[in-house]
Amino acid sequence: MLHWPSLTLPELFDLSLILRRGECALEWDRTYTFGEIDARASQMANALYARGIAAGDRLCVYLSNSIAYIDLFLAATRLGVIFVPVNILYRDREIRHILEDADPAAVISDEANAPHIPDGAPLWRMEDLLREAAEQPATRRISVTDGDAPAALVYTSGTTGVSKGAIITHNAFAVNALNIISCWQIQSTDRLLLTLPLFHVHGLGNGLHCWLISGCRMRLTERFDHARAAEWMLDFEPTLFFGVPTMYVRLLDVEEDAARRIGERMRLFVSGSAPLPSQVLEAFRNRYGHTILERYGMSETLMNISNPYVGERRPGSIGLPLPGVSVRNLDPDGNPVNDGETGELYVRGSNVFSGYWRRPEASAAAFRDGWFRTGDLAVRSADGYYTLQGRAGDLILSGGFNIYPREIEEFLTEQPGVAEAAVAGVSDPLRGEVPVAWVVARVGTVGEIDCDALETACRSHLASFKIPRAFIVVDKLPRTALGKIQKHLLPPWKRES
Ligand code: MLC
Repeated sequence: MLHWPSLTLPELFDLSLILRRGECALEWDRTYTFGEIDARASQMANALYARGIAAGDRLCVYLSNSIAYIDLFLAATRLGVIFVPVNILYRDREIRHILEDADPAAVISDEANAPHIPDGAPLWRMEDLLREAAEQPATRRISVTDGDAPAALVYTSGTTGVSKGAIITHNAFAVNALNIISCWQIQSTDRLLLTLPLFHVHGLGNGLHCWLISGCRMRLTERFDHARAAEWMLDFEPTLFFGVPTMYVRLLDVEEDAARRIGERMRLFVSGSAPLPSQVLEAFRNRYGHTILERYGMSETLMNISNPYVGERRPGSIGLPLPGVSVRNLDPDGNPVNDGETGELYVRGSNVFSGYWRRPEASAAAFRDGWFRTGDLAVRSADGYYTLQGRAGDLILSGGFNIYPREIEEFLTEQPGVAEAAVAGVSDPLRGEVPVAWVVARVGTVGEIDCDALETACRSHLASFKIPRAFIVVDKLPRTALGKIQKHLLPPWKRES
């Protein structure tokens, strides 16, 4: 095989791991220097190598945030191994699908989470790997990698509801991080509080990579905990925070004086992964004295569009295309729409993924003349700011997690007594949207559908954020003459207060 060596992620990370060896890098159970992070990564790479892991192998990782997650990610990128993060909230059905699709050499999990890994999977325990790594020398083992080599497969559902592995190359991750480091002025003097999950590109590509390349100091938490977020901020005094809108809604509950003190130390709050309501941006500005910088990205493309750091951060808008990212707003025939009119966003640039893992047809369908079709509808203002208008496909965004109704609908129709199901997003002040299911009973089914049993089945097979908040039994689903379900005509669901 031909190699086209380039400066890949390991070289970029070495800007901190080597050049800032003695500086404080991470606050986890204690503080770690970049030199210690480097040594841990070297030992982990040697431990994986000793287990026979080699370039091109896939490693699925089903873990919460921890320093061990960082060890594994760094080790994988050094060995040219393809890192496959699995959402820790995924359950049997979702995990099984990823394992079958990615065909990994191993799936790594720990004592707390391993019980969710299906029987028969090549499960490796993190506790064992950490023990083995501790016995390995800290010699650096870095395979030469091509910048176009895959660094990760990030599973995303696409409009079909079948979860597909978006192939993210070293180059895509690298340009993404370099872009936002310069556009958002991230420097080694910054202090990043990272509470986002590392299994998504927001936490991994923006959080972890910017930390490692800029050489700033990071406090990592296992997850975002709204009851402790203010305490962490007051204690750590971050200058940088990346969050999803749900986190900002939660942070509005922080007592005024504490919010003001947090705001005084902070340099930049960034929001993404779901639309940030303008009223949240305004309320946050009043409480913290900061205008949240909203930006737009996707697993397949990483970051595309961002409000400017220096210029106007426009409420409700996702801003302007990032440098090196070409954006087009097109009508269904592929013609550009005028400013002020709604079109679908298409994106091109080195940030864009290189296709879906082992799915040539889905990969081809994702692009039009070399432009990635985002499925997001937007309007561009006369001065170039984009504002999202919704989705061309069916997608529910809840707390920054993507939910494809089709996946839940298919699961529900496999359950006893259910003939048909429709799942739609209902607006929610905290999470943006939550899923609700409308179900039709199978002809001849005796009695009512057992909604409690449906919920229990969902709970054991699907991630918690996908579980419908309500199951509404209806006689039939509203359909067009062509048989398409008209979700906007489903009987409204009202939350019990
Ligand atoms: C959420 N839960 C978790 C969890 N996150 N459990 C374990 N680990 C985690 N990391 C579960 C809780 O157990 C609970 O389940 C439910 O989610 C809600 O939890 P909560 O404590 O009430 O949290 P809340 O304050 O509402 O905040 C939710 C949240 C979560 C913000 C922490 O939604 C979240 O982490 N969102 C981030 C999603 C993300 O990173 N998206 C990026 C995609 S990349 P139960 O069973 O009790 O309901 C992308 C590209 C881009 O989109 O542009 O960025």
